[in-house]
Amino acid sequence: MGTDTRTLVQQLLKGNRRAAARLMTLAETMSPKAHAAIKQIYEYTGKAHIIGVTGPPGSGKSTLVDKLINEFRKQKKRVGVVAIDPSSPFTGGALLGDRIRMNRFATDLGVFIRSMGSRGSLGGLAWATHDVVRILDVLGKDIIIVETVGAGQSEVDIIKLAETVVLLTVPGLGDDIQTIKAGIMEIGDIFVINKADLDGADRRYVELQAALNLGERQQSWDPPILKTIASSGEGVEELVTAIQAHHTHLMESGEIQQNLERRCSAQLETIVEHSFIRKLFVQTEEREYFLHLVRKVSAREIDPYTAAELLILRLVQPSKVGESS
Ligand SMILES: Nc1nc2c(ncn2[C@@H]2O[C@H](COP(=O)(O)OP(=O)(O)OP(=O)(O)O)[C@@H](O)[C@H]2O)c(=O)[nH]1
Ligand SMILES: [Mg+2]
Repeated sequence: MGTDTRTLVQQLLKGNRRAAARLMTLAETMSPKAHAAIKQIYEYTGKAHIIGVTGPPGSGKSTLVDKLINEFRKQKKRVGVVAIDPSSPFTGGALLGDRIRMNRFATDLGVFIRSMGSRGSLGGLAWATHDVVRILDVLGKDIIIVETVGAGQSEVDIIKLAETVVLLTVPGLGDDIQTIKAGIMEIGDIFVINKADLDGADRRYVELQAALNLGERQQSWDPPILKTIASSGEGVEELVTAIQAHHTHLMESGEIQQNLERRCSAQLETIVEHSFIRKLFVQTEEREYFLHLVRKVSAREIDPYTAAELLILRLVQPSKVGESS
């Protein structure tokens, strides 16, 4: 088992795509082997520029990502893509769509595309996505693009993952204004009005600008608003320029380090949270103890805070807490 993973890691470090794909599958199933692999490769990560592309369903994210890949390839950049399928069981088609849309890069060794579904991931999609990004990083990708639906609401919190967040919106989406009000503005480094060929793009621009002026941003970066027509590729070159300008800004201002610490802190929290919760659901004895405490809380024999303390103690030091509590 150990040597198996080690072999895969060795191959990955040499740029083997097959090994990368196998490690990603392990990561998706949250196998302990994947975690063993991450421990071995972590020191080689941190080279890629991670870009999040997020926005409402159907706003043209995949179409735009396809054009972005093309643009980065012109610059001889090696590109990795992670397309995350929303948790709905009805999106099997969307997943297939992503694969077909980006199919033209199937024979380009400088491009690696991975679609990820959230079904059966035991709530661990966020975790698995981080690992897949790390694997792409070690595989030698200069640019890693993560496509995810929504922002803030989805399980994969793009801000915990990406250095540069591209927030997509489209003209004439009434609901979208709600999202803007709900504080989504804070997370965008670059705003894109896609489908600018449709009516209402100018109005959306004015709305976005007003929303941006209202918010008090802490950062020294002034987020640009761009218009694109992803289906024809119009505006994509300008978007790449903006993405690279943001990266330069992060490096020159030193914000890249602050952001890294913020993201590492969020990642560590996620891992600890999942490890605890997994134990409660996967390990029989812990599960029984959990249910035992639930009964006690419902019978008002103990309060939920005490129960939580006992639970944490039990998970950290199993020998110290017995069935008596
Ligand atoms: N008119 C117009 N249509 C576009 C544009 N960009 C994308 N589309 C179309 O919008 C539809 C949805 O595009 P996708 O790229 O699949 O959108 P998505 O945001 O990735 O969708 P999900 O991943 O399912 O949330 C497709 O039919 C695209 O051809 C654009 O700039 N203008
Ligand atoms: Mg898509």
